[in-house]
Formats: sequence, structure tokens, C-alpha cells
Amino acid sequence: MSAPCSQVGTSFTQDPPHLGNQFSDDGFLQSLLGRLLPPEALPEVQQDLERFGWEAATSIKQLGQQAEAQPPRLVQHDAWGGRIDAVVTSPAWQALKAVSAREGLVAAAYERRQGQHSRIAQMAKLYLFGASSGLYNCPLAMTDGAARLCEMLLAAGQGAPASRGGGRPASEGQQAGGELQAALAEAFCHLTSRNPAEFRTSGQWMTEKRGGSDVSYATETVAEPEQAGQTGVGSWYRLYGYKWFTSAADGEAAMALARELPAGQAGAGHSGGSGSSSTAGSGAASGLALFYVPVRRDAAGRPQGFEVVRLKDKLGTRQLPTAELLLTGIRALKISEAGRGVPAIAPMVNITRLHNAAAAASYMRRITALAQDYARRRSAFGAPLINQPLAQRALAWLHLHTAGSLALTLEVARLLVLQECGCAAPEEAHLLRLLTPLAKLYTAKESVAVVSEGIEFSGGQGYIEGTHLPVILRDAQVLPIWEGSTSVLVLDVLRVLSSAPQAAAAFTHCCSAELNAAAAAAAALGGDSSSAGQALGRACTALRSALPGVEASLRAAVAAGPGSAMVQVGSRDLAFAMARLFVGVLLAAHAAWSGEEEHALLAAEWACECGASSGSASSTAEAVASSAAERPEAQLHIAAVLSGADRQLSEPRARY
Ligand code: UCC
Repeated sequence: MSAPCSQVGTSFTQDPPHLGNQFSDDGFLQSLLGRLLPPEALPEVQQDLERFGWEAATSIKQLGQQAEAQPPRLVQHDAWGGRIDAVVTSPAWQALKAVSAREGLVAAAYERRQGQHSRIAQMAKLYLFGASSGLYNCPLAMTDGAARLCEMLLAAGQGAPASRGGGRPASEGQQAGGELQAALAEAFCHLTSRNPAEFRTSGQWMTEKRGGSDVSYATETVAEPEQAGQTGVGSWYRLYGYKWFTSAADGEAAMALARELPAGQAGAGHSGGSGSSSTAGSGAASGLALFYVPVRRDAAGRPQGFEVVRLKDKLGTRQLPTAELLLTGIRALKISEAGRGVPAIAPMVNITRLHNAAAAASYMRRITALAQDYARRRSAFGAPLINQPLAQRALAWLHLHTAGSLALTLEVARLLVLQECGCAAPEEAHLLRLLTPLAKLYTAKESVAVVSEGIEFSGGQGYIEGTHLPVILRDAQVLPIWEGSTSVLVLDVLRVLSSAPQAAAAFTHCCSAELNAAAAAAAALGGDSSSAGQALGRACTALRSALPGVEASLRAAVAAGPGSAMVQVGSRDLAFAMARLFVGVLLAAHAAWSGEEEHALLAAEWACECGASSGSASSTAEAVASSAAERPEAQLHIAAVLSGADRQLSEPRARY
């Protein structure tokens, strides 16, 4: 390690932060995987992550930084004035695509090498990849969601999830079925390929000019059958409309929502170029359907059936070619019935929300890892920061919040793969549906706060572009916006609570069962006579006392229904209280499993913050907080342990 701070004449230079192996340095991830993966699957996953953890810190990180330095461009015309709408991406961006394929970052979820644990291993890898990926994790999220749709439709043996009434004539269905199956099978192979030459990505075309939240209202894009009378699932359509935020415009496919029109009624207004025509709500257009869109260009590179109007000029995610697309009759295969577009695309949306959580945890981990390294290099007020209690306290906070988000992300991954493998008990399925929006909304907000705090830890240098630190904050800011803003996700939580009251019961039952088990483990660890037992006992007491408040709010929300103004006004607080409580439960359960003091302290610190920040601090939580305040030596110990001050960081290390 270099000298912490060296004087050169009257100026000084500071040693920049370095990264070590992203897996080796992440003891909490290793421990979580030890609990979540079966022993027979663990060695192979660990070996893969160990290798990949170094690449994430070095070659992949360099590609991500190059992709930021060389953002995509739109070349609309060739030298002869012909319209080509070429989205020109950097070599680094293309290399990240090849890495993604080779590493199986999507494929791993479908190969299922770890059976009903595969998504855990996949999300762990994406967590290492995300902060280095130059946003390539964004197209991967949508590609994963699209692959899941294809897999589900193929497994169902036809084009769409079960209909609630209506339906198409059998003969028409049979006619279209073969072509549909072939198209979906081909798409699935490409989306889940490990071969860079064959790997394709998919976009998700939902958001339009009227916004991305109230999609059922805002969608103006229309779909006209290619052949009159052929309107069943599996039929080809032409799409006309304006997609306002297509996140990765270099994708080779997309899943798109559109309203069906009878043949011949799409009209010239849709191919003209303004994209401003409104058909939503017109008598002719029916409800939303979901379409699979193969994105094609001709031999001269001209887009077929669409124009790229412009690339978005964004606060962050500048590596990513986010575009406005005018659809001028692009061919698309109908894969859901009219009126069932939203539920049909929901599995894709839920998967991208899980990816969002993994990305959030990844950014948090990155800034924490950099701060941990920097604290060992930077001296101020006469000592390296890592030896100073105030700095240790800041590092402990960063680690605590990163650990909480990681635990929640991997829990959702655990439940998702159980459902995908058909092994989820009804209670687990309800929990998955409820935890998916909670994890997305909570980790996204946490990420912005944690990254901001971590940047502050680097002082003025953290504000300087050449350090590659500001980009982390810019990019993290998309997380609470993309794939549903916080309020939209809160509405989704209310949707679940009202449509499936068993979800609330599953949530409280899980919390209470896990806390009872953790309390028993705390006693088995020696209770007050061991530091781990004491801390875990404190955590369980505080979390148990927070549970009745959340339970009562849940009951009230279910009883009043999502339309109630009283429910809506309190729903954001409720969602955050639920997320905080559940993270506490996960940390306590993990500490109970590991028996390690560090994990018990994590759970206790979380429980303390959980009580204090929910605004409904129980008397027990307050007692925990004040007793800790009375024992500054205990606080010193907690800060020292959770900051990792006593831990050696891995070698070698690469300059960030
Ligand atoms: O716009 C965007 C871009 C932002 C900036 C990007 C920057 C660059 C990119 C950087 C990348 C890193 S992102 C916004 C994307 N939009 C969304 O994520 C959608 C958000 N909106 C929602 O989630 C809404 O709440 C909707 C679309 C679901 C609301 O639609 P409806 O039609 O009003 O919903 P309903 O009627 O409540 O639900 C319709 C059906 C129901 O099932 P059935 O009919 O069987 O009862 C629901 O239970 O859909 C079901 N459903 C779901 N099922 C709705 N949501 C879900 C779900 N999440 N999971 C399962």
C-alpha cells in the first residue's frame, strides 16, 4: 500500500482509492450465500464469483468507465442524405455486451445450474457487475424480463397467460400457434445465449409522451393487424406510435404495449413523423395488448418500421442509448389478448424491479468499498481515517445500509426462483409479490442516500469528475425513477394488499416466525453473557416491538382499501416501515444462522435505526438506543467492528 499522504514541495497529493477483489472483500455477501445456497452448490458459485470479483474491479470497471467517457451518438443521415438513424455505441459498450453473454448474466437464470437457487447466484453476480457495468446491467434487466416472458409463454404452450373470458377461435389459435412458438423459441435462445455472436438484448417499450406511470391511460401507440381478420394471439401486427423512453435503443428486440385497431384504421397520421396523434380513448381502439417486436434494419442499416427521433440528454446513465422512437409500422407479434397487456408484461416488470434492487445494492457496495479503502490511505488530523472513531462510524453506517439492501435483494431472488421452479408455497408467492415493489422502492432510495454519503466521505475529491465518483451518484439517481417511481411502487403495494389480503398475513407471519427463531438462537448463543447473543437479543426485542404497529397499519390499509385517501396519505410511510422491518428480520435471521458477533451487531444497529426512523419508535427501541448512548465504549466497539477497521483488505488492489 502506498504512503497515505505525501508532501511534494508546497503542494500535496492524495492517494486515490483502490478496489480489491469485489467478492473477496465482501464478507457479508459470502456469508449470505453460505446461508442461502445449498452446500453442494456453494463451491462452484464461490469460485465463479471470486474470479469475476477481480474482473469487476479491473477489466470490466475499465470498460464501464470508457463507456461513460464515450457516450452513444445518433447518426441520423448518411453522407448522401439518406436516413439511417444509426445508434453508434462505443467499443467498450459492445465489449460489455460480449462479457455479459460469456458470463451468462442472463443465461444463468434459465440454465438453472443451481436449481431452485439459481437466481440467488445470478443476482450475486449482477451485484458484483452492476457498479462496474457502465449501465450495461440496464439492457440485461430488460432482456432477462423478456426471456422470462418467452419462457412462460412457451411453457403455457401458447401465446398468452390465462384469459379472464373472451378468447380467440380455436382454429385461428392453431393457425397462429406454430409461428408464435417458433418466434418465441428463437427469441428465447438469443436472449439467453452465452455466445456473444448470438446473444441479443430486448427493450421494454412502455413509456409514452403522456408518462410511464399510468400506462393503461397513457399508451397511444396502436396496433393494426397485418391481415384483416387475423387478430388472435400469434398474429402479426403493425405498430404506430411514439415511445418516449426506450432505455436501450440498440436492442435487437422489444416487448411493447399497444392498443389494437381494426385493420385499415391506423391511418396516415401515425406514420407521418410527429407522433402526436392520440388514439387512446377513441372508440375504435381496444385495450392494451402485449407485442413481441423483433427490431430489424435493412442491409444499408436503415431501421425497418421505426425512426430514432433523438437520444435523451440525461442527468446520468449517459452510457446508455436511451431514445425516443417513432413507430411507423414496425412488425410485431401479438402475445397477449387485448386488454391483458399490463398483466402480461407484469412478470417482465417485476424482474426488472429485482434487477433495479441489485443495481442499487451494487452502487452502495461500490461506494462503501471505495470509502473503506480510502480511509486506510487518507490521513487527517494526525491519523489515518480508519483509526478514527468518527470515520469508523460513517463507514459502519455505509456498510449497514449496503448489507440491508443486499439481504433484501437476495431474499426476493430466493422467492422468485422458487416461484419460477414451481416450488413456492402460497405464502411464499404472496410474499414475493409484496416484497418485489418494496425491495425496489426501498433499495433505490437507500442507494441515492448511501452513495451521496460515500461521496462526501471522499471530500472535495468525491465531487471531481476524474475520480469516477460523481458518475456513481448520477447513475444511482435513476434507480428511484426507472421502472416505477417510489409512489407508483407504493400504489403497487396497496394493489397487492387489496387484491390479496393473504399477502399481509404472509408478511407478518414471516416476520414473527423469523424473530421467534432468532430470539431462540440469541438465547442459545449465551444471551447476555456473549456479545453476539446480547446484540441479537436486543435486535429481536426491538424488532418484535415494532411489529404490532406495522401489523395494525396493514390491517387498517386492507380494511379501508387502496382508494381510501387516509390509506394513500399514510401508504408511503407504511411501505418504508414494512421494508425497514423486513430488512431487520432478514439481518436477525442471518445473525441467528451465523452466530457471528458482526452479524448480530448489524441486526441490532438496524433495529435501533428502524425504530428511530419509522417515527413509531417503541419504548423498547428507545430504551435500546438510550442504553447504547449511555455506553460510549459499546458504540466505539460497534463502529470498529462494522467499519471493518480490523479487517485486511484483499491484495492486489487496482486504482479506481
Ligand atoms: O418511464 C420510465 C423511464 C424513466 C427514465 C428512464 C431513464 C433512462 C433509463 C435508465 C435505465 C437504468 S420508467 C417507468 C416504467 N413504467 C413502469 O414501471 C410502470 C409503472 N406503472 C405501474 O406499475 C402501474 O401501476 C400499472 C401499469 C401496473 C397500472 O396499470 P393498470 O392497468 O392501471 O393496473 P391495474 O388495473 O391495477 O392492473 C392490471 C392487472 C391486474 O391484474 P388482473 O387484471 O388480473 O386483476 C394487476 O394485478 O395487472 C396486474 N398487475 C401486476 N401483476 C399490475 N402490476 C403488477 C405487477 N407488478 N405484478 C403482477
